[in-house]
Amino acid sequence: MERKIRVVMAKLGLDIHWRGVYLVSQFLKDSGMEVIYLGNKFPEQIVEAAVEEDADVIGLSSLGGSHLTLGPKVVRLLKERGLDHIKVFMGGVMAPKDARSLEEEHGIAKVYLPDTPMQVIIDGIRSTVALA
Ligand code: B12
Repeated sequence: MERKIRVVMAKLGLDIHWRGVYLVSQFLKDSGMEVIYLGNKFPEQIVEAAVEEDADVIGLSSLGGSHLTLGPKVVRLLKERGLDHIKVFMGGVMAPKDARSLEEEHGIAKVYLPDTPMQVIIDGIRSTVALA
């Protein structure tokens, strides 16, 4: 049987907003991925959980403004531990220029802003994992 894509999902830092991360988690599950939802976590805890869960993907939700500090830290910690094969995706509310900077300068595979169709997110994760 084909191995399911394993996704560890977290709300970044102390972000209180939960609707988006629940919604995306449910859609990824329905599309056949294995989703492990961590709730609110900081980068060290997220990377530790990704190792324990043998994750292919980390999904970070950020509507609280910490995307430019805590997001890149997750990627840095993965690199330090030789875990670059784990791809980091983000979503939430932020300026489009911040989203671009996260993708182009900080190693986030893709940032999805509000109103992105779910199928675009699902296809983006699938194709990135397939290439890894
Ligand atoms: C509802 C809401 C609240 C509720 C939250 C209830 C709850 N528990 O969820 C309450 C009233 C509690 C609240 C509080 C606050 N909020 Co508020 N809130 C909102 C609001 C109106 C809607 C958010 C929402 O539920 N959207 C619906 C969901 C479905 O969309 P979403 O979360 O964006 O998710 C989509 C995408 O972003 C993406 N996505 C999200 N996560 C992920 C993860 C992955 C892996 C992927 C791939 C995709 C993805 O996919 C989803 C589907 O399209 C937004 C305004 C807005 N238009 O976004 C402000 C907003 C997010 N809040 C904001 C702020 C500032 C706050 C407060 C700091 C206010 C305050 N001073 O106290 C606090 C937060 C405190 C904290 N510690 O986090 C700002 C954030 C600004 C920023 N990021 O720079 C916003 C944008 C309002 C504004 N225009 O200023 N908030």
